[in-house]
Amino acid sequence: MKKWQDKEEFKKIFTEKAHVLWEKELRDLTLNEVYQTIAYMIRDLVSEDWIRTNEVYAEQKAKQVYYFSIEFLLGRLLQSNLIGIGLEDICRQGLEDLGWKLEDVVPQERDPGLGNGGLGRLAACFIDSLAALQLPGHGCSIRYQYGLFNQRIVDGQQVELPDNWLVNGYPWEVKRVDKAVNVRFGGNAYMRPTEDGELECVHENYSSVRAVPYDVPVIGYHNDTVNTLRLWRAEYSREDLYRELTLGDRHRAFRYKNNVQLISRFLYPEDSTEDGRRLRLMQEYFMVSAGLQSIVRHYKRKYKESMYKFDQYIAIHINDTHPALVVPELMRILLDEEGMAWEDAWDITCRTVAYTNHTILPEAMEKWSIPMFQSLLPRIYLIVEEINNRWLKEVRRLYPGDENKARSVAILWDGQVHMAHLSVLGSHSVNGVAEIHSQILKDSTLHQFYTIFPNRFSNKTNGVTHRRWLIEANPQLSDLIDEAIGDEWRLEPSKLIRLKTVSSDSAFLDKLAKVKKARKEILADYIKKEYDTNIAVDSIFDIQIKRIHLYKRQLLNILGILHLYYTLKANPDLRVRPHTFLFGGKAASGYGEAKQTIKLINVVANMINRDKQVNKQLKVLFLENYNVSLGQLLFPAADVSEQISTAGKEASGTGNMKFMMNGAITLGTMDGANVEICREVGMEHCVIFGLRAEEVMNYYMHGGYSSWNMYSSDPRIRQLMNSLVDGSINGEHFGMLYESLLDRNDEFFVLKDFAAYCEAHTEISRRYANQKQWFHSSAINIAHSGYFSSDRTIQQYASDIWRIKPVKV
Ligand code: H53
Repeated sequence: MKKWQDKEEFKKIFTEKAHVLWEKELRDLTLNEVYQTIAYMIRDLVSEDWIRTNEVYAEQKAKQVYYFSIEFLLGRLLQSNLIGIGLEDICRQGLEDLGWKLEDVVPQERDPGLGNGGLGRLAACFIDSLAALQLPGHGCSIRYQYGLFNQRIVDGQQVELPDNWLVNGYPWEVKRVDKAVNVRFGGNAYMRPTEDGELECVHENYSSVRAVPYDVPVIGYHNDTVNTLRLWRAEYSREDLYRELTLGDRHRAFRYKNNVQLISRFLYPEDSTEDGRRLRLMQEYFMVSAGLQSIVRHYKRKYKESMYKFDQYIAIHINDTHPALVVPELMRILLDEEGMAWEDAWDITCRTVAYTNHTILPEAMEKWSIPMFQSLLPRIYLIVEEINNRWLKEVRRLYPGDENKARSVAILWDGQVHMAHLSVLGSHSVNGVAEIHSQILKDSTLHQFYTIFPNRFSNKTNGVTHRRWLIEANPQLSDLIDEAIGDEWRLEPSKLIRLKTVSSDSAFLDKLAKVKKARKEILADYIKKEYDTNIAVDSIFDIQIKRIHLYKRQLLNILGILHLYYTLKANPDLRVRPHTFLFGGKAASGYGEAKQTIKLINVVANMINRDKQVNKQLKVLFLENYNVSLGQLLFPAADVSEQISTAGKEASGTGNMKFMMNGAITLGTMDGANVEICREVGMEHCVIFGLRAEEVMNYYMHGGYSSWNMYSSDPRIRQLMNSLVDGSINGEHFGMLYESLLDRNDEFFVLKDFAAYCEAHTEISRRYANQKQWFHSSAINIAHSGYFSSDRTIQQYASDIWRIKPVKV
């Protein structure tokens, strides 16, 4: 890559580029035009490497992985790309000469909300790591016209606004019309005998949707690798539209056109909850079919190898079950288009595909009604039916008379298609995303499959990219780390462990405390600007940011705060360590309890913040529209990381890792990756409370928990529960939450864990009082965060599952 040598060269190229793009004098450029100009300059810089990367992969016939995910939550790309190519400083200096600040330009980029939460952000971290490690791996997803809704809080309540993120165009994408493919929906499919006595499939009267790819470069870190994230957009095919029109049915024609465009219009605003609608299934098949067709075409053209060797050169990963149709779709291509025998096609499919499970919540397990599935995807249904028949025959042969076994591993059962079962059966590898989660998969959720295929199961603990979550988000801390241990950790995050050598050094700990304070000031300035609220930087910043969900227990947090408030009101002379509690997160639009939780947080926040008697000691704020960019402001400023899900429910969590990387102390349950975080850092450097997963499981199986008993026996809980419905919280009522906690027996053990949670908070305050000890813990957390880098995770996937190797470009 021929990089800009210095700021002079940057300015020269910037000026030329801006003239061509905007036909304007520099002084007339808007900030957005400045942002786009730099983005296009970066595209120019990397374009040769991008082409070259693909050529080298093809020349060397390197095995490649394609990571299929219905979500990619990328975050802004300008700064991360500048950092990746090592030109951030030159760009900053050049811009300054021209009269702009990089810091003002960066927010011009719309944060593309092509995901809901953890799953989508994980996918983004993974492609970042693939490119950084020079691994041949690409993303495949949908180019939603509207990303996840923008959240506004009005009268304490969440309001969802459309996220039209493409209004000003997206300079990072390249539309590749020449690589469009067609995807078929509907019609009828049946098998008919051929002349030579075989069976062939006929699929007729279907409608075609044109899938057009938009490619986004995924730029490696200080190397020449540029991989690709391919996002598919649905367009109507002109031939089909004209055919409908010439048949004389204008309504049908326009219905066709609208339906097609709907496919890539919206991201579903669901996170870990069932959403069984037809359009979603269309989206899934659309992505899978378009992605696979283009992979097969590229493989045949560039690798020129037989389809019988497909699995030797191609690995396909399915991120949760949303892309599970990869299994029957690859079968369709191998059977119908390549004319393979069933057994061969099945063998190649299973060797190619690998599956990650991200949840054990039963309501989040994808299932589709057979009639809907069949009418939308008739050919795919025939294949799924055949997979299921062959499979059940095998199961019944292995376990004669055991219908329970058959039922628990069937793909088609009770009128539904079970996508997790299809995914396990059609893959050579199944993994969970943290040790405890992978264990639960083996012990319960997928236990029956585990008994049949024990070697198929493994664990790959999640990770996050330290390039975005430390180097980019927290340059102050990054510089301090360089000063203390050198900068090798930037390339190899496992080297962060060297920080242990200075973790008791007073001079270092003082500097660490200063950096934290600086980051708290930056956040406080933002809050002052956006909310006209002052928060004290010497208070403990205690932050819970994630999707709002009953199992994540934001309720426990806000009830703890409310209790603290009541305690202060009842004891006017009581002094506690000042605390600032911050929340952020979106609720799925149809999730009543989650929305009422947001309302409760806001009403409590209002009541507390306005109360002069307590607001010197206590502040509570719900920050609107939590997204990747806001996260980059929040993680570096946190003292305490709230990771308080009901044990056994959070598959992994990844926010917990971003917090620790930035030196926050985890206040958490033994759930998801918290278990490993606390094993790495040691119990004395995190605060753990509450029921363990086995205890939770035990209550579910054998009963023995009554939340009404908690109500009767604990006066604190009684006071809190009454206040939800008696109007004492600013005259508001929270009936839905009251019902969930008491009448529906508190499925997530909020009340059961309440006392332990309060004690954990006392412990936090006690530890914070000893600042030297606190920052020692903070340093230990940063030191051990190397393990939670997605580079480590991706190396494990690459060597254990995908069998791919780095390729120098
Ligand atoms: O995936 C994250 C986990 C997290 C889990 C999350 C997730 C979604 O965001 C959406 C659907 C789903 O099934 C799971 O809840 O615990 O960290 C990445 O693995």
